[in-house]
Amino acid sequence: MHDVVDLRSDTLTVPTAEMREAMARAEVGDDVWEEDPTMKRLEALAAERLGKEAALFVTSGTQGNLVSVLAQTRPGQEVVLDAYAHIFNAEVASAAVIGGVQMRPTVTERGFLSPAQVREALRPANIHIPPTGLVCIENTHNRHGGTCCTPEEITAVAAVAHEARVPVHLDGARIFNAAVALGRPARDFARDVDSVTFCVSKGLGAPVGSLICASADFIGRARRVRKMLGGGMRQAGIIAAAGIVALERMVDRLAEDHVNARTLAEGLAKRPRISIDLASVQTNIVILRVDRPGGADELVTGCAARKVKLHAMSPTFIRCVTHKDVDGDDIRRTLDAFTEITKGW
Ligand code: TLP
Repeated sequence: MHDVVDLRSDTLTVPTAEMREAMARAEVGDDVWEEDPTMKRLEALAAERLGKEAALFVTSGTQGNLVSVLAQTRPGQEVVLDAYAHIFNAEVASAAVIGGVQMRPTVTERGFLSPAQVREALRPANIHIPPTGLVCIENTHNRHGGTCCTPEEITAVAAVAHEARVPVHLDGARIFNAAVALGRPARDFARDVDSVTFCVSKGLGAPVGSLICASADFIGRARRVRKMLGGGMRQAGIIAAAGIVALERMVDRLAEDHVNARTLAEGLAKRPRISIDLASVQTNIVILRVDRPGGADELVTGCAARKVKLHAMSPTFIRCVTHKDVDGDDIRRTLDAFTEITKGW
């Protein structure tokens, strides 16, 4: 039980005592000179977990996706992705502004383009048409409610892209949630993609950072792009130390967050005027639809008064995210708050 229940995002997690101790003890050097031993350990561990040759620490998921797009596209190319992808909706149009690429959003059912949709979206060679430069996949898919796709689905999509010599990037901000939910090693999801980013600062609880994993050649280019964007860090081992604890100690417990999300979703779905697509609740995200004018606002305000923080994505939709700083008692408290607020709806 926590004083405040914060369901706004798993980015709100605070570092564990073990992370803070590891940070205090971390051996450091200048990472732009590639002399930080703790950073090297984190990058080697990340590459190993994702089954890639090398990895690069970046400041955020947004920077990881941007560096990955810049490292494998040219201005004037097009990026094929789901219409609700984080890259398209919530990264300040960075790839368009800085990379000069155009987005090709495609509407999908669960957040994942089928091989046929990718084939359809790939551009033919024609003087009028922007060439396709990259296909992006997001797993788990945030705006679709934490849905997962399987490694085999990724393989099938990557095969279509690669046949057309188009690389594939995986925004795996929450790839370990997908791995735990489907009971598959994270590396299976990364096997057929050219680059993958994942975050240690979300459900895994580290204070800062994400990692790009790819071939050694790709990571060499990405390191230059990161420097160009001002993302070269010096004694970064202090934050890398927390990332190591995140990868070694915080992955398996994500299953608890998934159980809590399911309990929350099933309970909320019984409240009046609230609907939830329970099939989409596969990991730690619950998106609820409120069918009452002003209802989402009423819930956010009413819950805040009861020390439960929620995020309204729009006037109709609220997103709840479970994480290590939310326990079973907190879920019960949230359900009670909803019961009180929706009485008489
Ligand atoms: N998502 C954040 C917000 O930006 C919405 C959140 O609270 O969920 N890819 C995916 C799939 C993400 O969900 C996020 C963050 C990112 C990339 C960007 O990561 P950061 O926030 O580290 O830049």
